[in-house]
Amino acid sequence: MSRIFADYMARARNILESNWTGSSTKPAPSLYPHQWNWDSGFIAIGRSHYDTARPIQEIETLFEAQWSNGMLPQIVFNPKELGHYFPEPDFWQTERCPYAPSGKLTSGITMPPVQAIAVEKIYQNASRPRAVRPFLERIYPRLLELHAYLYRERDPHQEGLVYIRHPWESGIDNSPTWDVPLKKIAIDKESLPKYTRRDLEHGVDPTVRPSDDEYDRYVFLVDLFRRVDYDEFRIRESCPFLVQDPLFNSILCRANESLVRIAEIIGEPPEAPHSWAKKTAEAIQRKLWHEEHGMFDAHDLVAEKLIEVHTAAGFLPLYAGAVKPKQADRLYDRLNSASFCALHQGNCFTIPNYDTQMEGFDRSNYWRGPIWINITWMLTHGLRRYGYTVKADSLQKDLLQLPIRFGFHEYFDSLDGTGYGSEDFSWTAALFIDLVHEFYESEKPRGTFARRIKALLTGDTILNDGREMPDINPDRLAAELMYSIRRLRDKFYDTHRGMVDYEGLKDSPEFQGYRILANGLREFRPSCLMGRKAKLAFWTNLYNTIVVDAVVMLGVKESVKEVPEFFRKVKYAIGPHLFSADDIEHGILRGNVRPWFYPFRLFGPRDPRRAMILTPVDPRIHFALVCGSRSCAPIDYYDEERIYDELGAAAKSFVNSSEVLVLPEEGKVLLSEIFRWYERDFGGKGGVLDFIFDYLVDEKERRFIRENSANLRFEYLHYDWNLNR
Ligand code: 9WN
Repeated sequence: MSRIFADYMARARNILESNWTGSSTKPAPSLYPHQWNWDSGFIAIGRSHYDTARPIQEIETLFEAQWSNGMLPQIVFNPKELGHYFPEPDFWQTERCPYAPSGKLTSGITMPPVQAIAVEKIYQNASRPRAVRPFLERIYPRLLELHAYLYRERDPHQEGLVYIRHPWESGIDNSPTWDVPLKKIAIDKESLPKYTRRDLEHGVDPTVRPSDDEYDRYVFLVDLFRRVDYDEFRIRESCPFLVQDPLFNSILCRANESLVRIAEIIGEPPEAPHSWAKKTAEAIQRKLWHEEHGMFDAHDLVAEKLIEVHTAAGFLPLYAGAVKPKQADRLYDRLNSASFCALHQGNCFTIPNYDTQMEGFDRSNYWRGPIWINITWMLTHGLRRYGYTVKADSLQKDLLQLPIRFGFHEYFDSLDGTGYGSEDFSWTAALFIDLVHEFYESEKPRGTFARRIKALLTGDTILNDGREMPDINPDRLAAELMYSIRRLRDKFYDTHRGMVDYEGLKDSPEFQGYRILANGLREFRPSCLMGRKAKLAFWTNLYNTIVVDAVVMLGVKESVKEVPEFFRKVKYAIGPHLFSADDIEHGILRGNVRPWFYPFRLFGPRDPRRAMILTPVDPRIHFALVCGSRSCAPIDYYDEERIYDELGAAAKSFVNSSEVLVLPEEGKVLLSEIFRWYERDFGGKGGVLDFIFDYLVDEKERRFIRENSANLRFEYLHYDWNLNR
């Protein structure tokens, strides 16, 4: 792990440590002094990477306050900390409800049900998962009761979508979406219970918190609930705020999936959560989708219509896998528009909680425009689920940068990253820990498959030694081969996502056609390639395709690392010579400079392949050569005529992805290993910096590099060798 991550991981752990109360974790040191429902879920996820006992205790403490009808309260109050928050138990008066637990102080509403997701994570991350089974057995019925409560009490049409009845239940309290139903509540100051806000007593700037008008409505709703003794039927009859929210329902849907897996682990029948997940996913797709806007909206159950306000919550069905492929593509376009800070647009962080193009967008006010780590974190998972890896990487870059550069705040300015709300915010720390663990810390151990392959692979694998030769004039071979590679790109490479559909490609006529043409390379003379651009395109495309060919033919499952010396052993016979993937990369495209992992140059003094060496080296090839792994550049096809522009675009995309993190506050730049391995191709450290400067789009980052070039330190990110499938 990079040193800087280690330092910040330690800070994140300290925050969780100091917010620990003895049985659960406060969301923040003073602003939120009790236990909050969904915060505890996120906190348990982060902590589970290094501790199992506390995350279990965190969840169990919360469930000790579960209502007897199954509802899991939004807040469990700490009796020792009363007097600093509003509203507290005296205002909620939950004792009026027969379902409220005795001996526990709680609020009378719930929150997005992330708990099952957290429980599954605790199990997965435990060093001894078997020891966690008793906890799973204890907590599973409680989780099931919670979900059953939501489907029984909050889904009046029995359609798989549950409603929230208070903005605090959404977790995204003053989201502009709620303006529409809240506006209909006319406040009569005389009859509204008297109250005093306490949230502004903690040194937080009032302009970044909800307004007094919003608080009046929050209070109005709580008063309504307590007046009917929290009887759901009566609430439903009179409550002006009943909303089916895509965020809440997506989390519920995703949590059902975790419940299914937990049920399977402990040998319980998984049918109920399974059918809930299916029903909710279908209902989200059908009822919450706005075809014209290409976005998911909340549905106002009182007005019986969609609330046409677009916030980050509208992307969260991706997290639940509740999105049809066409809807996913529309969401992706929306996410890549100026509305939500397009990829590499360079002037804001992703993702602002509200469409930046809307009049009411506010970069600093709470849920009306800033960035919240938990939302982006869920979206990152959703994007990966649908294969949008490049975008997920870019979001991850923002997620890591924000706490490192601006502190572990509650939320962040979407334009300049300034931290707002509370400092030392627990879920920011916890999800930072999760992210570093998931994506930057360690390589997954390779299993028995690797050993099997090793035994099989004793020598070189010549991939183009098939009998069938192409029926074309050898002069046309290069052109035909390039057409064929382009067809593979069009059909099986997802250039947005940087992924290859190896399964689809394997038995396709296009791949069979390519392999026959590759056999023809045995009679091909590379000397017939004329001009630097033609050579660059030919060898780059051939490198990328020999890797794909080898992944398929050697049956690579998880990573090219399964095959010892993959890049040295897989070869094409071209004319009278053999070329490994390494020969193409280091021998030809890198001008035969010695690779960083090898004692000699690949083509010795008398090697006839030296005639094919391409100099000078164009360092941009490193963002076009794809080694079949997730940390490589996304795969594409390079056209002879446009290759210089295309290499420029590839470099720009890479430099602005999560493979380059500029951290001005630390005086550091975190870089992909590619910049270390191939430093000399860029002209040494200084050359690397010039290169990054040239391609970086963010003005502030550019300025920082310009002004600090002499003292900048480099650190390198973990390289992810998992297959780009
Ligand atoms: C009301 C604790 C909670 C979060 C919410 C966030 C904020 C509370 C408040 O703080 O809400 O629940 O007083 O503003 O909006 O998501 O769970 O961190």
